Formats: sequence, structure tokens, C-alpha cells
Amino acid sequence: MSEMLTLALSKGRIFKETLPLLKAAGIEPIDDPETSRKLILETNQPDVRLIIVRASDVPTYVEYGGADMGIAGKDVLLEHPNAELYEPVDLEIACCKLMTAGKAEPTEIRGRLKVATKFVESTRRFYAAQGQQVDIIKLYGSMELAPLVGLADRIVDVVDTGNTLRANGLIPMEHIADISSRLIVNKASMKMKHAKIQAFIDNVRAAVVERSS
Ligand code: PRT
Ligand code: MG
Repeated sequence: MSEMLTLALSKGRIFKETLPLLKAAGIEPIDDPETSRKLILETNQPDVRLIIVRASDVPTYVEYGGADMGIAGKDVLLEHPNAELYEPVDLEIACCKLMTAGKAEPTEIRGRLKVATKFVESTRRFYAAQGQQVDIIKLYGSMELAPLVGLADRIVDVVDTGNTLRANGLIPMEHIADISSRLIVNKASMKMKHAKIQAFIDNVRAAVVERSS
């Protein structure tokens, strides 16, 4: 049997925006993860399979060899600053911005700024670079709620249209980073399955260039 290539990705926006790039590389999943409950998806290529994991788990699967490659948002990768991974292609999909946000009407802040986020690592680095001491409150979702109930003065979250912030009476404040999804590769796989992975990288890179021209 020929060696298997395993690609880890999350369902939702990353899966949807990855499909055309996979197709350009000749890979088409047999099942749709939005309707199938399968976590391992076979493709039209018998030696390529997709595994469906939480967006924030993709770097973990790839670093420890549960998958040879993966597709992860830069926001997620920034939370794993020491991960042993290659990041050969910016896929320019699922684009957004990592930003601070707070209440639209200015409020008095006494003592240290309280910042609620699931992006603890990026938040710590952003405020440290400004020389500002803050208290970071780790949340796993619905960050927009934190300022509304007095849990925090600011949030750090990814923002696309800004509609979610506005709907909750918040406004974007400081820009921390531009975010897009990246192809990541396990270091041992890159050596052991070099020809196959390099061909995949070349095909995907060509598809990204083709799409942006
Ligand atoms: O759901 P889970 O906890 O597993 O992970 P996740 O929510 O991070 O996954 P998913 O699929 O929602 O996002 C995957 C990746 O898409 C993220 O890691 C980002 O790199 C990227 N991305 C791009 C976004 C957005 N755009 C985005 N808008 N991720 C999240 N959002 C959220 C945003 O925070 C807001 O709550 O979508 C909501 C709508 O955004 P607005 O600004 O258009 O209102
Ligand atoms: Mg989500």
C-alpha cells in the first residue's frame, strides 16, 4: 500500500474556503463534513484523507504527527509560538483581523485594564510590547459579552465585518494582526513523505496564485 497523506482541518469557513484549493490539487472529499458525522473523510485519491478537528486543535494534531499537514488560522498559530511546524503557504482564506475592542461609549477604567480573550498569548504579547500591564481573563467563546456585564474592559477577538461587535454595542479599537489561514506541515512527514508533500504544496501554491490573478 502506498503511503497515506492525512490533512487536518476544521469544518465551517476553513473547510468551505479550502475546498476549491483542494480541488485545484486534484483532491475531492467523498463525504461532506457538514452533513456527515465522520471525523475521517476519504477523498477521490485513495492515499489522501482529511480529518475534521476543532480549529484550535489543528496545530496539535500536526505537530505531534496525528496528521501530516493541516490548515489553521494565523490567530490559532500565534497561540502556539513554539510549535515545531513548517508553515509553507499562506492560503489567503478565512481572512480577518485580530483586534482589541471595547464599549462604544467610553467608560472610566480604574486600576489595571481587564482583557477577556481566548487569544491569551497574542494578547499578552500585544500589551507587553506597549509596556502596559493588564489582567488577562481566559474565555473560550462569546467574548463580546464580557464588557457588557463588567467582566472585562476590553476583549481581543478576530473581527471580519465587525457586525458582531456592533450588535453588542462594542467598537473595534487597536489592530493587533492581519489573519489568514496557513498550510502547516509536520517536520518528520516533510522528510519521510517529501515527494508527495512537496507536490501538494506546489499545487496548492499554484492554486492560490491562480485565484489571486
Ligand atoms: O468554533 P471553534 O471554537 O472550534 O473554533 P473557531 O470559532 O475559531 O472556528 P471557526 O471555524 O469559526 O474559525 C476558524 C478560523 O476562521 C479562525 O481561527 C480565524 O482564523 C478565521 N476567521 C475568519 C474567523 C472569522 N473570520 C470570524 N469572523 N473566525 C471567527 N470569526 C468570528 C468573529 O469573532 C465573530 O464572532 O465570527 C463572528 C462574525 O464576525 P464579524 O466580524 O463578521 O461579525
Ligand atoms: Mg466557531
